[in-house]
Amino acid sequence: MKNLEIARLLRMMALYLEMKGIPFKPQAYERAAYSIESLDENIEEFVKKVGKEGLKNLPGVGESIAEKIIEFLKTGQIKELEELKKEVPVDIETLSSIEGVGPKTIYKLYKALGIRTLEDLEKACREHKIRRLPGFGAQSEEKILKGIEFFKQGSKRFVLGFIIPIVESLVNYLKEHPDIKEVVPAGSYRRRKETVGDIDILAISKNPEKVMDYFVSFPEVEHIYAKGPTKTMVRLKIGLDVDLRVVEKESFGAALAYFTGSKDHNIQMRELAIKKGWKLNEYGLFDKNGKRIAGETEEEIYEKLGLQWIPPELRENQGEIQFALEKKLPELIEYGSIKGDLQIQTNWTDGSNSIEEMVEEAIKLGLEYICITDHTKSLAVTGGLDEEKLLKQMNFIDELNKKYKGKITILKGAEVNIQKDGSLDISDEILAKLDFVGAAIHTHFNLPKNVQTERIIKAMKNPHVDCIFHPTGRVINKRPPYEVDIDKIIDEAKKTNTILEIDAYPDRLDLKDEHIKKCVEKGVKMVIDSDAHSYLHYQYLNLGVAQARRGWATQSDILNTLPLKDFMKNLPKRRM
Ligand code: DGT
Ligand code: CA
Ligand code: CA
Ligand code: ZN
Repeated sequence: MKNLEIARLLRMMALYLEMKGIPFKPQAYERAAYSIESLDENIEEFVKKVGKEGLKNLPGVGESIAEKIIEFLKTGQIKELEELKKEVPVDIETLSSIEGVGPKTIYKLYKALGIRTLEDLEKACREHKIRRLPGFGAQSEEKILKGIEFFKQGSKRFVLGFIIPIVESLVNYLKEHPDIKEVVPAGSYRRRKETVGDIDILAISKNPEKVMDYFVSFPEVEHIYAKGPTKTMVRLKIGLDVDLRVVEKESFGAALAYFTGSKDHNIQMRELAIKKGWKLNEYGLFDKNGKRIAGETEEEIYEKLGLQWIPPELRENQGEIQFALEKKLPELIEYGSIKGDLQIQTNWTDGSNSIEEMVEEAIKLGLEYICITDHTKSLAVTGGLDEEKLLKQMNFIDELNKKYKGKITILKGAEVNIQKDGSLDISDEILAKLDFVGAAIHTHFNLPKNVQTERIIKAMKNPHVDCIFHPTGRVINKRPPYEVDIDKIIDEAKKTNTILEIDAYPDRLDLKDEHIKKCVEKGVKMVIDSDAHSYLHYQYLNLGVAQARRGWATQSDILNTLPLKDFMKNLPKRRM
């Protein structure tokens, strides 16, 4: 599958074009990259089926980008990109991942100091060469160093939502082999952790040698670390490591439990077995005479140990074993239970699709309502809406609601920008006319913790703000959260009846699991949104559900599992 590779190259194009100061085009490349990476089928087959014209139907893909995608599929490269790379030979991808380092900065650093790689950049910082350049200073040098440290910590792990398509295609590939009985990805992937280190797949087969031969011939395999009949380890072209283990049917459940982890959960499970005088390992549960008493299924292992079966998302040794012993595990929110998506951007601002396109797709997916939340005026880079445009959009949505009556309801909303002082950039009078208001921070990420916290609290105190979108502002592997006292935010959400969002976009997942758990404990209501900037992004709603499950959330904790009427009635801060 070349989807991720193409998305990567399109992003590189965007970076180089931005470096050259070319207007609009970089955004188009970005959007196209978004589309290709969230396309749920193989790009090669997709192009074979629909051709160039079909490609152009994807958000962000115009004539010239479509041609480049086809060129890459044919020749394995994009000529224009190769030329750009020759002209400015820097590791633009890595360098631009550093917070505060954009393409223009990269160009300046290359010209002035010949910096090409992350190592070059780090060295130049440590030798204080950066602060001497015009337009830079000691502060920017320190900021870059901090960014490098953050990048180094995170970059070895993959964002779950971005690798699901390739893992699923591998699993489907394996399932096609006649000698393979069962195939299940275990590990952090099964626990739906927000990032994964590697993928651990389990299979049952009577013919493991053949299966391993077949596994290493998966077209995306780039390197084989080790190959044996029970365990084979490879690296895929995207850099992700995958282990495949073939096990016996009678110990499949034990292996699944063991390799699903987490390690800390396993240790607790094993201690529970030891207390009974038994032994638990990846082959089974054995009594004191060494007789296997369970192993074929996970369920029977949990049952024999006196536990409820524990959903993989909870297996983090966060008290789940005690709850399972007392048969008090929460009934987690179920996949597919979101009835309305409340954060959607359209081509009125930085989204790729029109409102109608977003509506049509939502109808196809069976959503009962969606809320249009374009950015507002102070976020100028997105073309944020001012009061006048918002009113215009509201009227337009009223019209659309007549057209789509009986099929879906479109709510009028906005993603209002919280300004530096905590005030909003849209007047209360206009906010009062909206059905649902989300407020969010998009600027001034570096305020001191108490100032940042007060800034958000001030927004929550506004009677028109229903929800705080992506409350901590992090972008996984790219940007750390801003400093904020999350406990205080959660308490204040309770006091002010403000909803907190679980933004389900793969590299946001914000709130994160541990914050969700705190909200559940304190009775703070949440919603799960896709933060769609294209109709392809609705698929991420289930990733948000996964995150909510990891935070022990039930259906009633997540307000947009409610049908529209109940949702509107239950909005904690309604001003009807
Ligand atoms: P990752 O890959 O870093 O995202 O996280 P995991 O949880 O997939 O960890 P990984 O791939 O190292 O191992 C897969 C599972 O195997 C892990 O969740 C639990 C189990 N496991 C690995 N090493 C140990 C160990 O030393 N003791 C126990 N009890 N279990 C282990
Ligand atoms: Ca793993
Ligand atoms: Ca592993
Ligand atoms: Zn946006």
